[in-house]
Amino acid sequence: MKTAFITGITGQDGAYLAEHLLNNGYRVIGGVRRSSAANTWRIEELGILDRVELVAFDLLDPHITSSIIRKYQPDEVYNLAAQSFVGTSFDQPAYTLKVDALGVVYLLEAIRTEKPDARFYQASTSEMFGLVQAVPQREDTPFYPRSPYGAAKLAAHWMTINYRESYDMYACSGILFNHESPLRGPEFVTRKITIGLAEVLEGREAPVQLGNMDAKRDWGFAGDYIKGMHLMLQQDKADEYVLSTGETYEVREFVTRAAQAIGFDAEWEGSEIDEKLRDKKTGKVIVEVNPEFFRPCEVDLLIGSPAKAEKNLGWKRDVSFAQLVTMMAEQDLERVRAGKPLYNAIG
Ligand code: NAP
Ligand code: G4F
Repeated sequence: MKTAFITGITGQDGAYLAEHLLNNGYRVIGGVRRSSAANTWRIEELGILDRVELVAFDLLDPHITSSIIRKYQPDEVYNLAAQSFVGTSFDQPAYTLKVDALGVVYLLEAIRTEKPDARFYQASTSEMFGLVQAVPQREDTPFYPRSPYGAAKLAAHWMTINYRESYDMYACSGILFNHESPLRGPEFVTRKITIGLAEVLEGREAPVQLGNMDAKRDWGFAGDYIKGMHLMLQQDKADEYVLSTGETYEVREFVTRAAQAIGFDAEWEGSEIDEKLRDKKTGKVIVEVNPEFFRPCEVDLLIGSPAKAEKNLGWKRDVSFAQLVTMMAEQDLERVRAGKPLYNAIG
């Protein structure tokens, strides 16, 4: 039985990855930050809370990181923990840099000293491409991060490569484009849209307020992407891989499709900060722009080429953009109708 240590097991990807590894016969150790409120709702929703071993962990504490690697001697380490919200990284740049870059160095050092043959996965990101230098973006496209988050992740990306080259460690980086699911954090735009529209349909007065709807993203399903992470650690040699769909859509398109999926018949009107989506049946505005959600610096376009992962790993995503939007919109409508908690967030 292989042992995997997952940091960020309480997050979207950590929960799906834990489920996937358990289904593949792994012992799963999950690092969890102490919190005054329960943060295990995702692994509870997947029904795996009693099948994973949760240990107290914080990426900013090198002592606990080393002692976990020493004690559990994991065969595979997946570093999914991060301050992962780009918007917050502008408000908390120093904290984001510490967690997303320095925290990764603590983990790499712990592996180097305590279990150097452990295989390591670093959650790198398409945010590193930022102001894109080529279309589509590939593993060899030059980076140009446009947020403290992107810059911090780029430092961690190069540290991962440096540990591989310096110490012959099996250290991989997955350059993952946006991936979403019904377990996505509510501050990210897709989930903010699907929760907000469901609430408006069920009687909420206030429209969904969004920032830049011109931004284009390459959106896939998280359940597909975690399989790629696992595959990256099963190869003969460590490498970098882009995981993406090869398609890109505006935020506005996600809104339009999510509204349709739950039965709105709505039309866009106005432009720029006066742009609105109005429900034709009731005449109510259901989406509007609030400049508060504009970012100081934006990533306008992301579209990745998954060719290398498809060729070398045999990875392929199963869920289309249309299926993803419908899945998220329908599940959030069900949650709202059932009165289930939706976990408030800033963003
Ligand atoms: P997420 O839902 O925001 O989860 C982040 C996880 O990190 C949570 O479990 C969180 O714990 C934990 N965490 C945050 N700070 C920590 C710290 N100081 N010590 C220990 N744990 C900490 O993110 P996700 O969407 O699953 O993404 C997983 C990883 O992939 C992240 O590194 C993200 O940056 C990266 N990534 C994501 C995407 C995407 O589209 N989803 C794309 C590319 C890369 P709490 O539950 O306590 O907050
Ligand atoms: O959903 P987002 O917050 O995701 P973003 O910034 O692309 O970052 C996500 O994907 C990265 C991979 O590329 C990950 F590394 C990262 O951890 C995270 O998972 O925003 C998507 C787009 C942005 O252009 C943003 O400006 O949507 C735009 N947007 C427009 N209105 C909004 C809003 N984003 C949010 N969160 N909230 C809005 O109201």
